[in-house]
Amino acid sequence: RLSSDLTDHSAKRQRIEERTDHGRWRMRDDKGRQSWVYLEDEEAAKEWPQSFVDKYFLGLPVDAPGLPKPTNPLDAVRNGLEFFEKLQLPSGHWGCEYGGPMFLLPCIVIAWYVTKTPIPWYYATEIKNYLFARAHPEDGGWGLHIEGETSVFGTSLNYTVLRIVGVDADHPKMVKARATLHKMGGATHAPHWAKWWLAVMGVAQWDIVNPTPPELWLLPDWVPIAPWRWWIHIRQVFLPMSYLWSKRWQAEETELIRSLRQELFVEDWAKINWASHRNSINPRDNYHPKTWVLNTVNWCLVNIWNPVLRTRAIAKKGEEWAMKLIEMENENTDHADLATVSGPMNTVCLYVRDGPDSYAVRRHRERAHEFLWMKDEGLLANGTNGVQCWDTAFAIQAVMDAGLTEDPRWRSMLLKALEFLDDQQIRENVKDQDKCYRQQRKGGWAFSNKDQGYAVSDCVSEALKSVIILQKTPGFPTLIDDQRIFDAIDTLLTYQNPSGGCSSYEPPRAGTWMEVLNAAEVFGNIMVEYEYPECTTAVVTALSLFRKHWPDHRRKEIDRFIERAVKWIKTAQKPHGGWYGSWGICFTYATMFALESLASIGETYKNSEYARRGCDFLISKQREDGGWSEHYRACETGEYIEHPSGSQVVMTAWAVIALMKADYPNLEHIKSGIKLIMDRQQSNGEWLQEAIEGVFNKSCMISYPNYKFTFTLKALGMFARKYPTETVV
Ligand code: LAN
Repeated sequence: RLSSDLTDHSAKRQRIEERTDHGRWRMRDDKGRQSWVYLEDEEAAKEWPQSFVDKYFLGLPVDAPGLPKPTNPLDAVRNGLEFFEKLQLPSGHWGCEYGGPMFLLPCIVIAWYVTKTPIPWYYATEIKNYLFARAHPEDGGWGLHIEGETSVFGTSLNYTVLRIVGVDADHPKMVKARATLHKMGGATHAPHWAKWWLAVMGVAQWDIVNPTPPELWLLPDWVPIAPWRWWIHIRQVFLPMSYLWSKRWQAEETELIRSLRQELFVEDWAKINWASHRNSINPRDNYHPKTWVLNTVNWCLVNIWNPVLRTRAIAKKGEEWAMKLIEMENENTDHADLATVSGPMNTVCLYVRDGPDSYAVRRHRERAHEFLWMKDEGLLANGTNGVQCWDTAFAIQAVMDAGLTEDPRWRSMLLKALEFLDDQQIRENVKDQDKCYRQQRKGGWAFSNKDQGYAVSDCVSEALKSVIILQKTPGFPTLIDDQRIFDAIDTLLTYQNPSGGCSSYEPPRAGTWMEVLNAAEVFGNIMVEYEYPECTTAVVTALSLFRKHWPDHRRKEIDRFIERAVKWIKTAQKPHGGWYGSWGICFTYATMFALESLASIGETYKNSEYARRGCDFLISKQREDGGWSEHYRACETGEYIEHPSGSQVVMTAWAVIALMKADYPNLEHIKSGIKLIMDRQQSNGEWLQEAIEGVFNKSCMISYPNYKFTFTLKALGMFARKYPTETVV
């Protein structure tokens, strides 16, 4: 019998209950900083009643009465907006769960554990509930993401989380998960990131972790593999990883850690040959097997560099520079950090260097709450500190596409949204931008909020479009003056690559050959920036709109930018006519953007071979019921794959938007898609959650719950405006 359920360092039991009172959770929106608060005190709960938004996300009954049944798409938009308006948060933005990946909660909870950060019982309880709700119904394990197959990555880490939050090893669900983990080879067969976390905990030994030497940061900038050239996410993760790897730091040993050493492995812990398992990996986790180049590099690091050449002085210099870069990241983001992996890792580094009560550690602890999301199933971790600017921009555009921006009914909602984007614009570049290798960002918008402050090409574009649209609508104030709009344009213009396409956070700083050094195993396309039809289109449409209103500002550069960008879009078309999507699933998503790019320069079905092939591709995938439905596996395999559960409302919206952009001549196809979207609308105006919508790094899916509102509304609104005399019902 596996003994311990002692989980905290003072050997007290972590308090954990069956459930919390869902009536006591509240979402706090502090100007776009979101966190979920649990009101233990009854009086406090009375004074701060639950809002519609709280109840909606918690799955509690909401007051959203049935509306008259729409007889045309525009009425369906109105009904949809009636509901969606209720989800707008006090600061003017829309938020939602941004879960999906199953390795994020472990980053936060393990960081809490090793830094001895107390976990309130209501968090512990709801983390347990979420993980139990999301365990695979057959084998009891967890995958890379909520819809994925069970993997060692998901199972070893989430099992660990459950033990940390106080679940007994004898719990039937734990027994089942453990058996599944052992069948897959146990934690010795986990991918690199899991091995790293388990080594930090002291559950595994450092020899099992492939090397991540911080001295790589000392390479001169001209060196082709220098880390500053890597994709922002991987270099921000590599920083803390390299620091703790170099220190071979391990948490204080506890009963729980001793017990996990017995639970997570197949072999007798004391006899495990750690070094021999550096490259052991379960086939299901091995989406991107390490290349022979990386294996050779690792071999040299392990056998020559580390034992023979690596002096303490070099190691120390590397560690210090890595920490300096982490400090700069903390300063630039007020300790929120880029995303949910690097943030918790940085917390541990600061704890190790500066101690438990340092300001940096305390501030990290405070900000970690902004990455958590409470819902009916329990408490989960979001992929970023929210989706604020991104979803708000799409919400505004949906109203615009329906031609309703001047309708006084939506004025206050839109004004609040505009005020939010005004407040969230990034006004300055980061301090010492070049020293910390950051991209120009002044005038831009982040995906989430300005605290995080990483401008992304398409986030800047979508927000800018929304601002221009509203500010040019009679009756709306000019909150963002011309100079600030020009700042955004100046930043956008830095995003084009020599090929003409645009990437996400920065133009690529190295070639895609860098992927040979991808050590993460579980993800593809992670090492450098790539060009994306999605991002490229967003920039093209933003520049086109800007050009209409400010025809003289940097005109030549803008014209040239657009021309080259659309040319690149054409080169990215696949032989079957579709475009591969990197941030939404999958061909349906990117084809929508690509056809919009083509339409922006007047290329549509009737005059463009590219647009025609794009439309024909989409039409060939339309289902009997008029909808579209692509499975996430398409992202992994690069082939269009049908979703077994039938048409999906979000994908159907993407496809009909694409066809409308391209002026597809056979209206029947578009109408049947529109009809499906209308039929799925509930009587109170909402749409229900269906399969997962988003993706990153080819293999990991991520939820965009607001897409079921923003894209459906956009599709219906566009139809109503484009074909005002057509009927669908
Ligand atoms: C995101 C979220 C938004 C997304 C879009 C704006 C939709 C896209 O068009 C550009 C890329 C971007 C900004 C993006 C990049 C990768 C992110 C940050 C994520 C998918 C959210 C989570 C993911 C991040 C990498 C998760 C942590 C995992 C690692 C592999 C470090």
